[in-house]
Amino acid sequence: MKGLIVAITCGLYAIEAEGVIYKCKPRGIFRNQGIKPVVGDNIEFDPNELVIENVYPRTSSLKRPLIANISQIILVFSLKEPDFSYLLAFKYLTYANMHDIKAKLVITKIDKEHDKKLINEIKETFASINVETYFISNKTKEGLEEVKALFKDEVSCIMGQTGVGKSSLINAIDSNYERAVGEYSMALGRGKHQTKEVILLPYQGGYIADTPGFSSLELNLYKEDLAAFYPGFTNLYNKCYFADCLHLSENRCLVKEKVHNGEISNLAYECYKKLSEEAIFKKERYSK
Ligand SMILES: Nc1nc2c(ncn2[C@@H]2O[C@H](COP(=O)(O)OP(=O)(O)OP(=O)(O)O)[C@@H](O)[C@H]2O)c(=O)[nH]1
Ligand SMILES: [Mg+2]
Ligand SMILES: [Zn+2]
Repeated sequence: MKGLIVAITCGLYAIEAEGVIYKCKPRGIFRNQGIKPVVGDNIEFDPNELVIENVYPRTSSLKRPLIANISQIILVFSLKEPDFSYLLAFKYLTYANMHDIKAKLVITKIDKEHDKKLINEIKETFASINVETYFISNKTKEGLEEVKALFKDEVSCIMGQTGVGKSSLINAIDSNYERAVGEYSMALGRGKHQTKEVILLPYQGGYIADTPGFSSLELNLYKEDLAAFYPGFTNLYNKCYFADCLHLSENRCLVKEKVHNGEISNLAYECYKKLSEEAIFKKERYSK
C-alpha cells in the first residue's frame, strides 16, 4: 500500500494512507542500504506487518529541517521577540535557492509595538528581489486570510528561528491543530524550542509542516554557495570577470557594479558581505 510519512516519533513512523494513520517500522535492510526514510517521503508499506518496504524517489529534500518532497518554504520571522533579522532572512532565502525551492516571508507579531518604517523597508527590500512578504498577527489574526491562501494545494515547510510563532501560525490557521506553543524568554533572548519534531498536517489539498526552530545562524553555508545562490545575485553567478568571483575584493565584479548604480540594494549587499565573512570556503582557492 502507498502512504506518506507525516511524523516520526520514538523510532515509529506515522504513515497516512487513505485518511488512516498507520504506525510502522522501516525494513531492517534500509540501514545497510543507507536509506533513511524522513517526513514527507512517499513510501510503500505492508499494512498488516506494519513495515515500510520501499521509499520512492524524492522531488526535493532538506537536511535542516529534515524533510522531503516539499513544494515551498514559508520563512517565518517576527518583528519583535526575536527582532527581525535581515541577515537571517537573506541566509534562509539563499538556502531555499540552493535547494531550488520557492520561498515566501511571513512576518508575525505586528500587534506588538513596532516601527512602521521597518515594515515598509522590509516590504521594499524583498519586493526588489521578487520575494513576497506578508505581515500578520497570530493574536488578532490581522493579515491571516492572505497567508492562509498561500498553503492551498502546496506542501509547505514552515521554517524559522525558535519563538517567532511558527506553531502559533498553524493554530491561527486552524485551532484544531493544537500545536504546543512556547514562550519567548527575555533572559535567553530567544524562544525555548517548543517544537521538537517535524510533522506534516493536512490542509486544503496540501500539507503544512511544523518544524523545530533554529537558535540562530545554524545553517552553515559556504562562501561559494552564498555567491551562487544569494537572492538577487543568482543570475549574475559566473558572469563577473573572474568566473569564480565571490563579489568581494575582486575587480570587474558585476554585483558590485549593480550595488554602485543602485540596482542591488546596499542593505542586501552589506548582509551578503557579513554572511560571507562568517562562511568558510568549500574549495581551497588561490589568492589573486
Ligand atoms: N503578540 C504576539 N505573540 C505571538 C504571535 N505569534 C506567536 N506569538 C507568541 O510567541 C511565542 C512563541 O510562539 P511559538 O508559536 O511557540 O513559536 P515557534 O516559532 O513555533 O517556536 P519553536 O517551536 O520553539 O521553534 C508564544 O508566546 C506565542 O504566544 C503574534 O503574532 N503576536
Ligand atoms: Mg513551534
Ligand atoms: Zn562578482
